[in-house]
Amino acid sequence: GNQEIFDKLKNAIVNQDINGCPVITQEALDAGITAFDIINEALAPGMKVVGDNFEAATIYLPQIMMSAKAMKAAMEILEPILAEEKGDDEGVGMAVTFVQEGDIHDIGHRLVTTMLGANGFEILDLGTDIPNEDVVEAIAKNKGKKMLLVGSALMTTSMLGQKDVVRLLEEENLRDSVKIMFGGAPVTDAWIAECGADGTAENAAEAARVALELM
Ligand code: HCB
Repeated sequence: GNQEIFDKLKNAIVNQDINGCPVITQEALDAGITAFDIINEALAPGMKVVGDNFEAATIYLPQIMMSAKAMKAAMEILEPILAEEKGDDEGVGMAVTFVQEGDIHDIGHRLVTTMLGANGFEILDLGTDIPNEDVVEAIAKNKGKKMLLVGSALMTTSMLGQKDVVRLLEEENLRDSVKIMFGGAPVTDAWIAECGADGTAENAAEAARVALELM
């Protein structure tokens, strides 16, 4: 059944199987599984295991890079399909996505960005290692549109910038022009409250749900 193929794909991520990952992804699609489910039930959980293994020091950076490559190879197949699956529920609003300055971790950011795109958001992806000034500029430029700011931070150091960007938006009288969702492994509900942001999410599927709720 589906669970078998999800497990196989999850293992391909965990075992850094760069060649196998796209092959199994195609197999899953051929079996009629949606790109959305492939990401949420196999790829994202696989990367979660990789992260946990790294924390437990059972793997090191080179292995992580290879798992990230395997993930990317699968996403290259899935991204065009997600664009089709999204249908025509357009007009949800614009999602301005970015990773804080000093932080180049882009796997979760990409997943969340992809998921929001698949859920009808118009995407403005600023990228990784983005200074808060650039974020504020992007919001200022798009003032008047229905907007959601979607920030990621994977390090306790870069996370501090999330609070600063909310302040900056307040100073520029832009805070009311945008809803704000922050995430990334170190982000907690308490931190969201301290920042004055509007929400957070544990994973990409939840991020899409929270994002739609906030709009
Ligand atoms: Co990196 N790294 N890393 N790393 N890395 C972390 C983040 C540590 C926690 C590992 C550790 O030491 N325990 C740590 C940070 C410690 C801290 O907090 N102070 C760390 C460090 C220190 C570093 C370096 C400094 C190198 C080093 O270890 N000495 C260096 C920093 C470079 C820099 O940014 N300046 C570095 C480099 C790397 C790579 C290059 C090897 C690689 C990144 C590859 C890439 O992104 N292209 C990497 C990785 C992969 C990790 C871990 C293992 C996994 C991160 C990941 O991709 N997770 C991570 C350990 C961990 O997080 N447990 C480790 C999988 C994704 C799917 O999860 O949490 O990113 P996610 O996103 C989720 C979720 O949070 C949510 O949805 C996503 C999808 O499910 N979400 C949002 C994300 N953003 C959201 C926004 C929203 O609005 C809502 C939800």
